Amino acid sequence: MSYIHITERGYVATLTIDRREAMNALNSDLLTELSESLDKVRCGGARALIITGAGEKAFAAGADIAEMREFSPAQAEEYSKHGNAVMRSIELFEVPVIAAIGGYALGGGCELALSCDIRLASENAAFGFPEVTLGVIPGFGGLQRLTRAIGVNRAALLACTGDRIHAKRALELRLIDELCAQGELMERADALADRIARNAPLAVRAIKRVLRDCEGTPYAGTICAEASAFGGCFGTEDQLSAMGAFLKLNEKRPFVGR
Ligand code: DAK
Repeated sequence: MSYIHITERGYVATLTIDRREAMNALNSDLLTELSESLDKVRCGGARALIITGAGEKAFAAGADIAEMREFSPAQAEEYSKHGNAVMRSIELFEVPVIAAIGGYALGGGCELALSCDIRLASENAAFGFPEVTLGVIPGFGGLQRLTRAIGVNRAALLACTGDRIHAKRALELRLIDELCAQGELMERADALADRIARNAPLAVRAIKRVLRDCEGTPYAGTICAEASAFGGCFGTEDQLSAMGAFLKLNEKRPFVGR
């Protein structure tokens, strides 16, 4: 069974979660496929990645409740580790990952969106953490990421009530970064990914690395890491060529990632 479609367009790859008969709920097989798909994209040399859900109803309606219902504590822990590893590999993926969110992003689905670097949602998107209404808690690192995104008090409000919020409120809370009209989601996600993919790929990767490596690190350490990554961009073909073009020393050339 294939739950993930991979499409590649130039330097942009898109992973579409397609289990629409179950609102794109994340079962174990789907998580495994998602992880394998990330490996494929990694080998393909994409400069930006979009993750989205098939259909207009859901990005992903969370972990698969039917599968989880029968878990023993040991199986639940295994599932949690599996999901955690997938979310972390998205968070640390070498190039920026854009979540294109239409419809429900609930529970594990919202956790998946939170592990992406940029969240773009359409007006019909809805977010929430209903785990508490099912007798569990978010299990894929979502509480940590939610707290970073919207602060501990609002994270408590969402996770302890299980309330759903709509896209406009999610934007106000900074749970998402951009909002667009329903029919324009993929067009906007593609355009955003293209803007990223047009830039110097080594520099974009360095920015992502610094941003992720520095989360939670004391300021002095982050400044050093940034300086070191800045230094690493120098002497590359892209840096010399782009700065040379600005100074009219050479023609403007496409970035080559060297
Ligand atoms: N899991 C399994 N099936 C799901 C599902 C889900 N999360 N969400 C929807 N479906 C299925 C429905 O059962 C239904 O299947 P059929 O009856 O057609 O066979 C089909 O998708 C269509 O759903 P509805 O008929 O309910 O559609 P509606 O438009 O009426 O409602 C809805 C859409 C998204 C509002 C509703 O389906 C819904 O409330 N879904 C559940 C959302 C939810 O509670 N998500 C949170 C799941 S809990 C952990 C690791 C991870 C997690 C926790 C702990 N550790 C191990 C520590 C994560 C937990 C979660 O994500």
